[in-house]
Amino acid sequence: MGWFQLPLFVWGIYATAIIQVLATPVLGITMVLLIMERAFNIGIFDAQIGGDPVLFQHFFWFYSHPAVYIMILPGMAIISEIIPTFSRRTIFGYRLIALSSVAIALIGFLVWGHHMFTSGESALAASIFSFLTFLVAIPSGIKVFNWMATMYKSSISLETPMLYAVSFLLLFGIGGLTGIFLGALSVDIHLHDTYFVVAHFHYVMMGGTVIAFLGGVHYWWSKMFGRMYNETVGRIACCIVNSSLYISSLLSGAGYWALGC
Ligand SMILES: [Cu+2]
Repeated sequence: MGWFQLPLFVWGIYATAIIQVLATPVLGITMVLLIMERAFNIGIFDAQIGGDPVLFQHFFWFYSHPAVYIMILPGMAIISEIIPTFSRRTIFGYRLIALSSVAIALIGFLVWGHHMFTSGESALAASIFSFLTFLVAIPSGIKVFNWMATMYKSSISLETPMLYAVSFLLLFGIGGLTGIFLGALSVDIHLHDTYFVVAHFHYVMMGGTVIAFLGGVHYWWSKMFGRMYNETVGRIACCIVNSSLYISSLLSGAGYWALGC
């Protein structure tokens, strides 16, 4: 089998694996440095003993921004399998979707500074990190528009996995678009450390990853366990999960607005 015959799910997991291999050791090294600091009193991160706390932020986010893509890329990969199946069509733009997973994995290593716009980094560095962050929108947009092109004028059947895939498009859409606000340097200075960031993150993780994983569990259920789930119960469960997400985000939004934060 050649590279471009691989299922898109495998491409997504491949891109995820690249990040896991290259990013996770940085977290491990940071932990070792922390242990050295605590055990032997060597000043690495603690300013009181001559360390630099911003250095910790650099190490932390060099791992933790790619870590977010470790979580969302498999979700996107699942959606790339579900949408063509329930649109009764081959995927539109296979090669671009496959390569966009790898592009997201690689660009993900160049953007960690967008978490540190208010940590005193230079205006030039902040501008470059902001620009590089916007680059992530290109492969992400390629995926979303190819999913929509696959669905366009197709014969869609709304079984449980497809219901999750469609709700992924809506909820992850909110997560992705709020990311553009946060990637913009001038806007992020004001949004840093507010609940806007928390909301963005949870739309990506709940509306994106969790919804996609629930769709994937239903999609592959019969393959995993040799029997089919009840379709009616599956659809009702999907509606309950979705409405609870919308209701809780509306309630928390109203709450924070009322409290003025
Ligand atoms: Cu980030």
